[in-house]
Amino acid sequence: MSAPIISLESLAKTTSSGQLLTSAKSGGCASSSCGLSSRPTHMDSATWEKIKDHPCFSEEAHHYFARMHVAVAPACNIQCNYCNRKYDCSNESRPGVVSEKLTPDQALRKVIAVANELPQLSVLGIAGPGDACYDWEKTRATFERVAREIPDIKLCISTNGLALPEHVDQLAELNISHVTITINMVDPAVGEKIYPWIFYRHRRYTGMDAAKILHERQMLGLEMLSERGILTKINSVMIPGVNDQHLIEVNKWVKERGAFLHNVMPLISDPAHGTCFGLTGQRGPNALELKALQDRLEGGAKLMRHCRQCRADAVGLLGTDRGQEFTLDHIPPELGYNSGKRRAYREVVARILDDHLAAKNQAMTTLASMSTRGSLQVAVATKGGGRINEHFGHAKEFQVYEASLTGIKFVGHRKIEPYCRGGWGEEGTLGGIIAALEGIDVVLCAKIGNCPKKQLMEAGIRATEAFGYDYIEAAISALYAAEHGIDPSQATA
Ligand code: CLF
Ligand code: SF4
Repeated sequence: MSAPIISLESLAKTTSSGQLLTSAKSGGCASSSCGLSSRPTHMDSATWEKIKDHPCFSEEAHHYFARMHVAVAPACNIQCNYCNRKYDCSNESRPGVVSEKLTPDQALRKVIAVANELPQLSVLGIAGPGDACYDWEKTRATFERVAREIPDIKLCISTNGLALPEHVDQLAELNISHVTITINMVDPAVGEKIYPWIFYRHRRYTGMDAAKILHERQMLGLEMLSERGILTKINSVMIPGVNDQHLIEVNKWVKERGAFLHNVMPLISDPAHGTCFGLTGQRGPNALELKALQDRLEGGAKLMRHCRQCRADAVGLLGTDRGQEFTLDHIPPELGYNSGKRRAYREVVARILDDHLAAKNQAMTTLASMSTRGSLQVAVATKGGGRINEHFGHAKEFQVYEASLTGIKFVGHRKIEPYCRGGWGEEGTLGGIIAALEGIDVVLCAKIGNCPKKQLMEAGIRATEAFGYDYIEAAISALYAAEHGIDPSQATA
């Protein structure tokens, strides 16, 4: 198996300033919860404990912590027009696709194998490939087994909500701390365009009846979770012309019912996937349309913008998938859990997070003290740790940040085909990368060759390695200051 995405060594290494190494090696606090307890002032400690190392519920945590999904729940009780589940597919990267289905015992072996190898692992999720609540016995058996072996792993499920209400009490008993409900409508007239049928209480329903029942169950489930203090996230698939405008209403409803986050995701639609929407030519939104809707939703339920629409067997930091390294044929039949790597990693991250937070606060102060106008769209190549530490040619995605006087905001990501293949740049892929970077002003990466840099420049996109290995926010604030002809040290209040 290859090395972890962020090794302990790479996290403990200094980058541009030398401070990281100093703080990692001689930081004043040796507690493993030190930096991890740097909670925002507006957040209560119980919520902070739940999100501080959950890569989906905290944008900050997704730079450091990984999730894994086990595909134990293949059965589903509804049909969504954007879904076609595949159980033996290693190529497609979208929800509902897996390489192999697992039994609860196989899932336990896989979780132990990943936990022993991947110190970033903090969350076990069951996200299908069907519905985790409908296929409940396998979900329950898996969580029970894993919690016995690895008590500190967070447990998370994703569900369509139809079978949720009758399982809420068991979710609480199993200590499942995070639940995602996919809610695409609060008006059955919209719902009937998305769901051709549901299967509920031994009966099949279609049309408005199906959408109405689904809606009522989703709202009830959400309210029950909120009453019990289980953190909820709502995933909504943005389907242009079907529910895109309607999601503003969805955001209001879920906020009123206690949702912690709202994650609006673009419809993935391709005839090759064999979904109803793919075959009927229903298009998904482009990156700018998605961002425009997300911007309109600001001020309502808090938005998640860093979702990667994972496979149901994804493993690793969001945006990378190491699932193929952990298929059953790679895992020994008998193995025990060794907590050493995960514990050591947390101690390093705890110290680094203090350093990262200080750099981030400094960057925000710098921006806030400027009097200039305008925003800057920055695409960053990173492989984790909150730093610009990926080469342009190796990047499979760019993380996009918006810098303005109000701060530096993560606004999404752009997936790409990597430019470098076998050590050489591929001219053919550069056109796709340039198209994916529509609207971006500057690309920040650890390294970039002259050839792609020149072609990006010709397309109006500047690229630089000048901030290689710096913290992302620190680099962006320095860049923003430079763009406006300001010396950051003078701009700092
Ligand atoms: Fe998995 Fe989902 Fe839990 Fe995360 S994924 S069950 S909340 S552990 Fe995360 Fe993947 Fe987006 Fe899901 S990035 S698809 S939001
Ligand atoms: Fe597919 Fe999930 Fe919809 Fe079921 S609920 S049809 S698994 S997307």
